Amino acid sequence: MRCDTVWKDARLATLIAGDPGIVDHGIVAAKDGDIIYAGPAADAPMLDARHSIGCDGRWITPGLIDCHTHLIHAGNRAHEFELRLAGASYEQIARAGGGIVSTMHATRAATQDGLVASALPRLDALLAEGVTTVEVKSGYGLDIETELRMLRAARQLGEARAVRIATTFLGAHALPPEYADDADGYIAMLCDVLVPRIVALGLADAVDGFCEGIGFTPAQIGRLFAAAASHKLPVKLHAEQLSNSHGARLAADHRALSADHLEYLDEDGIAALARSGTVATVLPGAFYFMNETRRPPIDALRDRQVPIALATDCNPGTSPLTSILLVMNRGATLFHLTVEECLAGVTRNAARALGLGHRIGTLEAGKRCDLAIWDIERPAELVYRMGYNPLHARIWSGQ
Ligand code: DI6
Ligand code: FE
Repeated sequence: MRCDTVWKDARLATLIAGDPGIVDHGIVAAKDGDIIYAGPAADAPMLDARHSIGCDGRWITPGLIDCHTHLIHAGNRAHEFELRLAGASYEQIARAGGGIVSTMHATRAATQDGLVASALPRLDALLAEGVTTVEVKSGYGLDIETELRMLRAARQLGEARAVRIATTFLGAHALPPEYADDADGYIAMLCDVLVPRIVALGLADAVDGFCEGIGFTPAQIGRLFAAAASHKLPVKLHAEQLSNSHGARLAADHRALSADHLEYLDEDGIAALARSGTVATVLPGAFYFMNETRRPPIDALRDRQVPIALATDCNPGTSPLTSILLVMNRGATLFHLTVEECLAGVTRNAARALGLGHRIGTLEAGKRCDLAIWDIERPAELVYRMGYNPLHARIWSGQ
């Protein structure tokens, strides 16, 4: 069988569901950017490869996936962090004109090139740890022009680097000052004007919202989701982060790709996620940075076999985090996920949270050849260490 590249003498963690996924003497072969074989060397077909790369027994995992980020934004909120250290709360800062709205002002003032330039170092930090796909949300423009600019900037990241960018429209992140006291009017504008524009321009792969007391009500999010559905756009939701608004059930009723955060998720929400096959994305960076104490109900999610994904939630306010390896460590230490769950959370289940489960997230024939090659002795090292990067090489689409 002819192919472009074969990686030999490797150990594989394929992350295929229901499979132990560990191969001691493995190879991966790629043709035209797709995997054509991943598995034991002894079972491989005869391969006639143009390039053959010896891995000296290193481990290969699927390229890692960060399935929830707000990577595009201007400025930072280090000053608000100092205020919080001095005793102010996130809500107090938001009410005093800080919070999401302060990043909104900075983002509105930035050009598309400026947004790309400020996001690239954050993106590069993720790529340096073997990330090959990143989801990027809008949501700091909160007006037509800036939301479109954020999504264009996100798409531009995918041209500037060898990475797959999935874009998500998060216009329903916060209420902009222009619509103070008119959340329904703002949601109507998103549904009637912005969603159709974004669809016409092909700028978003999904629609997201913030369902919360300080965000939008389930009824408002329901209208947004109906608009998304009328344009055949999949949805996801920031749900149950600070209180239980029954956002997870709403998301599940709309067959959402994922419901994210979930600290206050209840039994009813868990059952709804299990029924709809919606991924539960947990975000230990935000939990840690905000000194939260209530953990998402991991045991119950596991019992109901709800797929669990893990992501950075990289954002300037509640999770200024650009390490997917640290996310896995925090997932294990703070949320008591197993090593296998942490790895699946940034590969197979993260792919599913983006609607890309058929293309990426595992090492198997037919998927895109996105690989991370590691200088480790066992996969647990990827979760165990803090602030150490054992990446040897990163392969995106076979390159
Ligand atoms: N939940 C969060 O944790 C972030 N957005 C959201 O919906 C916070 C974003 C920020 O503070 O800038
Ligand atoms: Fe978020």
